[in-house]
Amino acid sequence: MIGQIIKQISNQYTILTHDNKLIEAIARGKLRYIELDGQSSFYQSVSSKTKKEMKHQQISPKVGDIVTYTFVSDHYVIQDIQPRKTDLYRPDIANVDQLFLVFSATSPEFSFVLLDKFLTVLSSYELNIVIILTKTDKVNDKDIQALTSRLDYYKHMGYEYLRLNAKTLEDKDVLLKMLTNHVSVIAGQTGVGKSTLLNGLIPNLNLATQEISKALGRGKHTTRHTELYPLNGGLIADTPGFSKLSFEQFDIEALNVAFKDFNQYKPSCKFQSCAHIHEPSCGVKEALDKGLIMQSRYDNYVSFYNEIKSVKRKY
Ligand SMILES: Nc1nc2c(ncn2[C@@H]2O[C@H](COP(=O)(O)OP(=O)(O)O)[C@@H](O)[C@H]2O)c(=O)[nH]1
Ligand SMILES: [Mg+2]
Ligand SMILES: [Zn+2]
Repeated sequence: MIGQIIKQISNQYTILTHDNKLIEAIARGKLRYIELDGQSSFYQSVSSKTKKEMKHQQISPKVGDIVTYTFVSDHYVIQDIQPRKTDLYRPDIANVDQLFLVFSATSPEFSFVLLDKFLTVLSSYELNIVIILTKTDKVNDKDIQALTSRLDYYKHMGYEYLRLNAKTLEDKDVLLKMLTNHVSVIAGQTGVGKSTLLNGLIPNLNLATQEISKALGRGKHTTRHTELYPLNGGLIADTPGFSKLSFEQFDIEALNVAFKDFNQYKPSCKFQSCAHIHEPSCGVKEALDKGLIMQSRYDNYVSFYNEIKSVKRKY
């Protein structure tokens, strides 16, 4: 029997079965990663001969894992885990293929630094990233215009964006369509409207929502555990946010991949190793001067570049 884990509380797993039922299962110990005949999987018990062939890696099932399970005397037990297509930490979810980055137009203020940081850190994952702009009802048209013209730049880079009033959700059809058959995660700062959005999409969900002042005042998030909710043929998770976006596992090469808007101008750089900061005859800086590269993108690039360099120096 096969299904997908949508919730975990210590060793108790809730599995959405392939025929859309919810069952509770447990996992006995860690499951081992194994590669046989070119196919890999995670198994709990294998013969000693097989053990020699397998990689020394042990993992526990987690939310998002596609698992097989059996019924043993009076309960379900997870047998093995299928290889993860993606593997996120914080939030700890497997097989996510789509990420909605939620930013509010106001309270909290839209942060392009945070947006660029998200896009940079997440660029190594194979995720479809969609930006959602909430609280569009709380700012005037001129401010919305200013934000969306900047978001158009991101659209050219390949990041779709949606504007929403998370409270009323008039245009939820586009969003619902995007969710179909995907495992999605909603991420963003506290107070941007993630839980409000999910409550509007999923009837009777009743996630706690909170004014930002209260949330920050008490120094806590309202969403504490990770859970995938079935929605429109897909699964979606609210998360406490990517609380720690760090460049620790990151190098300059990856930064270059992430700032793909610079790519078309790099051939004009005089030096092949150009970092686009202090070098003369730099195609990227020329494009910046011509207004072809957004100033905040460039500024964030320089700031991330320095941050990555300083992180590396510590080791
Ligand atoms: N006016 C307006 N308020 C919103 C919108 N989205 C969220 N809010 C309010 O903002 C506050 C924080 O929302 P919440 O969903 O808890 O944010 P979360 O921390 O991202 O989950 C709540 O009081 C919501 O009612 C929106 O699009 N428009
Ligand atoms: Mg929330
Ligand atoms: Zn350059």
